[in-house]
Amino acid sequence: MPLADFRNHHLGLKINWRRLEDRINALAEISPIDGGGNCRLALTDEDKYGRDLVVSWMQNLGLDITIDVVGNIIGVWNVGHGAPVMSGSHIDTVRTGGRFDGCYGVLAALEVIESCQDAKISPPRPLAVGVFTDEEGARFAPDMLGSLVYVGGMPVEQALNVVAIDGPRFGDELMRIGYAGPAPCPGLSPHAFVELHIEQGPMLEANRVRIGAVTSVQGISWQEVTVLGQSNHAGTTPMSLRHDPAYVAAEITVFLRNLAREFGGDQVCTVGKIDLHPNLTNVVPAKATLTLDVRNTDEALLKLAEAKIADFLAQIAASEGVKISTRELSRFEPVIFDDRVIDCVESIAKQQGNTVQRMPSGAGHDAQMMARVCPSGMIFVPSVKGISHNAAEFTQDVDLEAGANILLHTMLALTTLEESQN
Ligand code: HGY
Ligand code: MN
Ligand code: MN
Repeated sequence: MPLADFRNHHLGLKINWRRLEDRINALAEISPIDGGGNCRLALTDEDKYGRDLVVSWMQNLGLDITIDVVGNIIGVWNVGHGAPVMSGSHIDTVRTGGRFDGCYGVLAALEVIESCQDAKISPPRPLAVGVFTDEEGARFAPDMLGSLVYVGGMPVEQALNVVAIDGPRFGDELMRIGYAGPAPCPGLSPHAFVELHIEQGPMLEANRVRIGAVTSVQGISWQEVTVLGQSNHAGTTPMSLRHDPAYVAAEITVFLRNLAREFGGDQVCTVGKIDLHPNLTNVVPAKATLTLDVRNTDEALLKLAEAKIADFLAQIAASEGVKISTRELSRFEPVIFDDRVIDCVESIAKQQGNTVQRMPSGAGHDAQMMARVCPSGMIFVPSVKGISHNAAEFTQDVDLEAGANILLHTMLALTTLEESQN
C-alpha cells in the first residue's frame, strides 16, 4: 500500500477508551494521595512500582524494551522499516501530583499501539513509547532530566551525580530501584515525536476549545538561592542588629511577584520551596534556601528578568548584611515545535470533529527535548479549572478519549512524514 494511502485507509480506526481508562486508574492506584492524585517522586520505590507496571504492559504488547543508563524506558513495536515514530511522556510525579500529568501521555501511546495491533494494521514504520526519567525535576533538578540526557543535552556522568533534595545521588537511587539500564545515551533518534498531555492551565477551558495544537514551550529558569545571615536569639536581638535570612527570603518572594506584575504578558515567577535553618520558633534563622522558578515565552524578557533578580539579590545582600549565593538548577530557552507536526495535529483534530487552537505550553515537557533531534510536537486536552500539580487535577473522559484518538492518527500520519532535510 503506497505510504500516502496508508493514513487514509485507517481513518475509522479508534482507540479503546475503556482499556485506556482502566490503565490510567490502575497506575493511579500506585502511591495514591488524598483527593485522587499521586506521589511518585523520581527514583523512589513508588516510581519503581509504577515503572514495573508500565513495563509489564509493554511486555504484554510484545514491544522490544530497552532501559538506558539514566533509566529511560523505550518500548518499540518493531513493524515496518526505519526510525520509529515515538510518543510518550513521564510517570514520575510531584509530591502533590494528579493522575494525568505525564501518565496520560504514556498510557495513550501504549493504547495507540494496542489499537493498531487489534486492527491488524501494520504501520510502515515502527511505533515507540518513551517513559522518560525524572521529568518533574522536583526531587532531582533539572526538570526533563531523562529526556535531556536521552538527546545528548547533558552528559550521563553529570546526571548520575545530581544530588536529590532529600540527599541521595541520582545514580545510586537508579541502581537501588533496578533501573540503571545498559542502553547508551544519546538514544535512538526517532523519525518524529509527538506527546499527548493535559494542558495544566486554564486556556482551553476558558476558550471552550477541546484540543491544543501546541506551537512552543516557554523558556524556564530555575535557581537555588542560599541566604546566610546570623542566627540569634528571637527575644534579645534588637531588630536593627538582625541579619535575618527569613526576612530576605520574604523580600525576594515579594520582588518576584512584583517583577511578574511589572512585565505582564507570559511572565511567571514562583518561589516554591523555602527551607530555614535551624527552623525554630525562638531563633532568628542562620540560613534560608529558596528556589526561584521564572519563565517566559520570550528569551530576551527571560534574560532581563534574570538580570533584574540578580541586581535585587546584590542590593538586599548589602542592605541586610547577609551573604547570598545562587546555583542554577534548570535553564532552557523557549522551544518552537515543527510546523508539519503542528499542522498534522490541528488538521486531524478538526477532521475528527474537535475544536482546536494553537497555543504555547506554560509547562516544560519531554517533547521540548525531543525537538532537538527530530520533528516534534504536542497535543493538549483541557484541565478542569486549569488545575495541575494538585491532586484535584482533572480532565473529562470525553476530552481524554478525543486526545488519544488524535494521537493515534497523528502517529500514523507521521509514519509517512518525509525524511527531514537536516
Ligand atoms: O516544571 C514543569 O514545567 C514540568 O511540570 N516539569
Ligand atoms: Mn508533565
Ligand atoms: Mn508536571
